[in-house]
This record gives sequence, C-alpha cells and structure tokens, in this order.
Amino acid sequence: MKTLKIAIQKSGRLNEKSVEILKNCGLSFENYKSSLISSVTNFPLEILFLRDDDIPEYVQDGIADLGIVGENIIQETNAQVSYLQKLGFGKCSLKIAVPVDSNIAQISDLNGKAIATSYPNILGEYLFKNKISAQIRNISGSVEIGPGLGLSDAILDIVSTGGTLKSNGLKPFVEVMQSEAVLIGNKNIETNSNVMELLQRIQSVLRAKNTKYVVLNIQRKNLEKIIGLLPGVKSPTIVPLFESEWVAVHSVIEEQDFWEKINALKAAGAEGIVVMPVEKIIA
Ligand code: PRT
Ligand code: ZN
Repeated sequence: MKTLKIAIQKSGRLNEKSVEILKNCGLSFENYKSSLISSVTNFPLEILFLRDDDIPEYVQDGIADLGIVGENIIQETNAQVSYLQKLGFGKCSLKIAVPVDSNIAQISDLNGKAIATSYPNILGEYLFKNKISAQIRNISGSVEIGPGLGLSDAILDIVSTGGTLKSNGLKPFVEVMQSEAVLIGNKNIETNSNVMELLQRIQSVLRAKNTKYVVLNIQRKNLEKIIGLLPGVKSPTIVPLFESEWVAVHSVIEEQDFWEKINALKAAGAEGIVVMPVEKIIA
C-alpha cells in the first residue's frame, strides 16, 4: 500500500498541537523547523509542513491524503474534502466586531457599511444569507485596525480571548461561525485501511485526553451510593482491601464533569481519592 501523506501547519498556532497529537499516536518522526517533509519511521506516512491556507486544497487535490487545519480555512477556501474528526484544539470563533461607540446595533444596520476581513467568502455568504448589502474590504492582515484607519465601519475576524478587539477599541457584535482544528481527508481515501488505523489511533488519544483514571477507597456499606457516579469504561472495578469492610474502586471520569463528580464522591464517603492521567483508550 502506498505511503500516506498528511499536511499540517509548518509554524503558527496549530503546529505544536498537530505534532503532539501525531506523536501521541505513537508515530515516530523528526520535526526540524527547516524541513518541509518528514518521514514517519514506524508507519507508512509522510508529514508535509505547509502554510495553513494551502492545506485544504492540497487535500482536495490529493497531493496530501489527510490534513489538519482550522474549519475557518476549509470554509473560506470552499475545498471539497471529508471531515474525519474534530480535534479539540485551535478553538476560536469568527465574529463581526464594531467600534465600541458604533451605532450599529442590529444586523440590518450593516447595510451600506464597509466591513474589513481576511475571510471575504465567509463574509459574503453570511451577508447574502442575511440579505445585507455591504462592501467587503479584503485585507490580508491586521484587520482589527481597519475601523481606526477609517478603512471600514466593522470587521470580521477570528476572536478567541477578545483581547485584540478590546485593545483596538472594538466590541464583538455577532458570531458568524465557530471553528476548531479538524482532521480532513481526500474524498477518495476514506476506505484505506491505513487511514482507518490512523483515525482510530487519533480517536483513542482524544478519548483518553478527556478522561481521568480514578482510584478511591470506600466502606462497602457506601458502595451503592457511588456506583452510579462511576460508570467506568464498562463498569467500575471493585478490589477488596485488607480491612474487610473497605474496598478500593477503580474507574474513569470524564474531564467535563470532573469536579462535580469528585465532590459527590467525597460527600458519599470516598477517601484517599487518587486521580491519574490516561494515555490511550482503545475502543
Ligand atoms: O503561516 P500560516 O498561514 O500557516 O498561519 P496564519 O498566520 O495564517 O495562522 P495562525 O497560525 O495565526 O492561526 C492558525 C489557525 O489557528 C487559524 O486559522 C484558526 O483556525 C486558529 N486560531 C485559534 C486562531 C486564533 N485562535 C486566534 N486567536 N487564529 C488566529 N487568531 C488571531 C486572530 O486573527 C486575532 O488577530 O488572534 C487574534 C485574536 O485573538 P484574541 O485572543 O485577542 O481574541
Ligand atoms: Zn494562514
């Protein structure tokens, strides 16, 4: 079977996490800043390091079989690719923002206004859907200075903390889309067994990342109270302790309701709670 190619960002916000997830899948490769291509030594895969803007088209055209890129870029380039897996990093949202003292108060107020952005296609589609006739000023960087320079009345840009908007005297007005890094694939390679293998590895890393391994001690008489709180992968493991009225319980907890569960376990009589990271969960 031919060697697969995966395109990831060469440098920038998605580079580190993209490399990390591939390494956590057990893939072994060199990651020199200067190289454009790197061979994985223990899997039939080559890694191409590219500008993020080029990744969707490389995958669409089959130059790369797979890619890791933000949904914002896929949408903007309108590349025809398969979405294989959301990856949980690079989260941000594309928002229209206006100067803090602007009198733009509702979407229809954008009629006749100029909006600066590096995402002309996403903006054009949003305006069309909302029947707004506004001028799109396509600029490639530092969009947030547009209103201050008198270039535009509003902007459409990526926002994560909102700090950049604030320091430029802007406020978010409306969210146009949310985005995160995703694994994409060329439309023709979905059934390839090496792609499936890689996808399964990525999914097991993601599942583990959202999960903690928990060990605790509890008196047998209180066991019923906590079982419902700890489903485990199948069900919790119960191990007898030397003191016969006590048992140790081993289980896993999802990251999102971690503290809620820990507090409920303590309230139900759990003691000596030990929490450990999980490396992989194989489905
Ligand atoms: O060189 P290359 O073309 O590969 O990279 P790039 O400079 O075009 O992109 P890069 O590395 O900045 O971002 C890559 C991807 O990260 C984006 O396409 C998004 O999917 C995602 N991402 C997540 C972000 C942000 N968060 C983000 N905050 N991309 C950009 N920003 C910028 C935003 O443009 C604005 O200037 O950060 C600023 C806003 O941040 P806050 O925190 O002040 O709101
Ligand atoms: Zn870019």
